[in-house]
Amino acid sequence: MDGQRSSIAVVIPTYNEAENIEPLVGQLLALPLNLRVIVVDDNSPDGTGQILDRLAAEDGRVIPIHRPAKLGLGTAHIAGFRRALADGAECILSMDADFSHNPRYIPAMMDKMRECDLVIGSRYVRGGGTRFCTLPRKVLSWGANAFAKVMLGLRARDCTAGFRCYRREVLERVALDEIFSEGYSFLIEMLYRTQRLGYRVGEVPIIFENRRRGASKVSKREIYRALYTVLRLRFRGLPWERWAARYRAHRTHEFPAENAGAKGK
Ligand SMILES: Nc1nc2c(ncn2[C@@H]2O[C@H](COP(=O)(O)OP(=O)(O)O)[C@@H](O)[C@H]2O)c(=O)[nH]1
Ligand SMILES: [Mg+2]
Repeated sequence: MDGQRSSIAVVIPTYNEAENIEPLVGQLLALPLNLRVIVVDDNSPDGTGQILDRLAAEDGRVIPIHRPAKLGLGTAHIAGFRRALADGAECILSMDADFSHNPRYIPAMMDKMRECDLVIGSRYVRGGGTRFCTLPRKVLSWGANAFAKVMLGLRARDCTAGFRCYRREVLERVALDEIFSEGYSFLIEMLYRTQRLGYRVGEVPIIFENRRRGASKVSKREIYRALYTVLRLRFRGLPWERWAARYRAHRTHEFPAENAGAKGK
């Protein structure tokens, strides 16, 4: 894929990134690529949304999406992906707003897209690594990766990385409305679905630098939800979900007219 000519949309979810978003957008727009930047902001209390509106007024390649409240990393990605697809982008990149994912790696990721359908900016391939990460953060990342790999058979080295480039067709084929992860586990679920569809997944080494400005939004709740997502994907519906589905099917069978009416609502 010719990175210089193909149309690229960079999707960035933001929540309280007022200190980062302007310099990041500036660096992205300065790359010698045909790209636009879609930023999905969840009504950040620190005014990230207002900065975005100003940037959009200054440069038409900046597209803000404003959502009313903090609705999660996964749904923010999906909102950005839909906009990128509607705008006709051929490659859709996703990245954090906090400079952990440095824009300087994007050209190498685009080169790798010549032979892949999904490229991951990876900490865990030769040449990759992390800087300024605390021990708990490293342990969390290693643990989450190992667990997702063992349970789901994921072949990529860095399965939880948010720095990715998807070929348009991948996002068209992965049924975005069927994704059930709202938060961080979205990244694992997307990779799992992409691999299962048989797409080629590649990795490019990056040095992941822990954020210097602003705070991480990963919470304990997100960690539990990620565990749940992996289990749910692994067992394709946990027992109680299967019981609920069976119950629903039974009811539909018992009261077909009533349920047919309810369906259209
Ligand atoms: N729109 C939106 N963005 C979010 C949400 N949670 C996190 N983000 C953004 O997603 C990216 C990743 O979050 P971050 O806190 O850096 O996670 P970490 O790098 O794993 O610590 C950052 O750009 C955040 O601002 C959310 O609920 N909604
Ligand atoms: Mg981050």
